[in-house]
Amino acid sequence: MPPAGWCWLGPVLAACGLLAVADGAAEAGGGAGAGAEAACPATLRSTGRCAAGGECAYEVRLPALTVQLPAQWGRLEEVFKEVQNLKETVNSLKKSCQDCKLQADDSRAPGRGGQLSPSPGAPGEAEDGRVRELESEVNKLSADLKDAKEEIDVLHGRLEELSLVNMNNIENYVDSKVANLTSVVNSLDGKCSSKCPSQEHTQSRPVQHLIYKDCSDYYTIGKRSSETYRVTPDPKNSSFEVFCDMETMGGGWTVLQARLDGSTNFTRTWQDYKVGFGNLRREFWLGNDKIHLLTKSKDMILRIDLEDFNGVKLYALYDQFYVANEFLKYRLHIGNYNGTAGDALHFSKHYNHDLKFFTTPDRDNDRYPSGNCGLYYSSGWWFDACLSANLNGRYYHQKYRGVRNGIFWGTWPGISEAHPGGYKSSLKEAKMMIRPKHFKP
Ligand SMILES: [Ca+2]
Repeated sequence: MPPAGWCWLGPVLAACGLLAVADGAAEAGGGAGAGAEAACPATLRSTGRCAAGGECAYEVRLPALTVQLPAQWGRLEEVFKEVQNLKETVNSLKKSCQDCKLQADDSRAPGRGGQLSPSPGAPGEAEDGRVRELESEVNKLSADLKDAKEEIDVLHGRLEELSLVNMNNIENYVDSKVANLTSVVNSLDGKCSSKCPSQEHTQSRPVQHLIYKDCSDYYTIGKRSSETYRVTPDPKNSSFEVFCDMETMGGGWTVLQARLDGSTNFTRTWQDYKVGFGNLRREFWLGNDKIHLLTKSKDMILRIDLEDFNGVKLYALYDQFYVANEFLKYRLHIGNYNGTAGDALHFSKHYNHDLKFFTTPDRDNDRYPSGNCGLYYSSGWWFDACLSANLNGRYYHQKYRGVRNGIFWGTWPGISEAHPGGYKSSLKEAKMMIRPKHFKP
């Protein structure tokens, strides 16, 4: 019977081709054992001592065992190393993650409504305090911002009110300044032409009158025929031709407008009314720029002569007449009526042409919100909403029907009365002319 230890050696020895040998044979075959060792490097040797229980100790010597593994197994070591590295990396990440979480918790804690009071001496105390400080600062800034916004809203409202008020005031202010300057310039002009001794010495009389501001200057030097003359109301601007009426009420009148036969169309653009149009010897509009220059250089009076188809002749005289520049939309300043035709330019509170802007069919500056009075009444005029006078209306040779767009003067006797068949009457002739207020013919 082989010993118990033999049983587990069996497969190895068998694999080596060893035969089981008896105790004695193995001992006896010690000399021949060299050959057996070469054939199979595993040796089994008795220690020669047997325990009392019947078991004997054997010594088994096995050669170094080499197991051939597939090539891929050679990378196992690398894989193990990598796994080790990964494990270390994971551990370090895990740790830093925990640190992270701790920090986050620390930061968040006071943020939850600031209800967590820091325990004294805790490591996060300084940070907690700083966070609370920042938070209160943010709250304060937010409140300040809200206040500032409300203040801005209030200021914005005031600014809008002011700009509305200003727009109205600026025009009045500029107008009054222009009027003041005009009167100062006029008075200086008068002083210089009459009282400056140096000027009298250096300039001969004809040189003094080289500049004729309007028809009254031509009258002063003796011109008495109603004709076209060249005037220079403002030395800074170029001179231009005007028609002078040297007969009516003493003469010296510069004519601004004339209607007498319908030979000139008065349904015109802003540009046409600006520069003027028509024939100075027949029907024309002198031009708003020229009217502005003439009325700003001196205080002027306006005379309007009217005649109807029945041969009735009436007039209106205004002691104040000024037309602002294009920037101010040729605003009309008219006042102090006198005459026989009635004050149609200031008919009532609701029909008042004073202080109105000029409107043409292509430029709506009137006070009629739903449309353009110039377009409706085929004219350029200082429309209100819309009119009690319109001397630039269509020329009708007889009574007409439809829109009242003819030459119209609202205070003319019977002009607004209802006629049979809805016919309306128009005026046959109209003339507007100006003269310096202080001119003595
Ligand atoms: Ca309008």
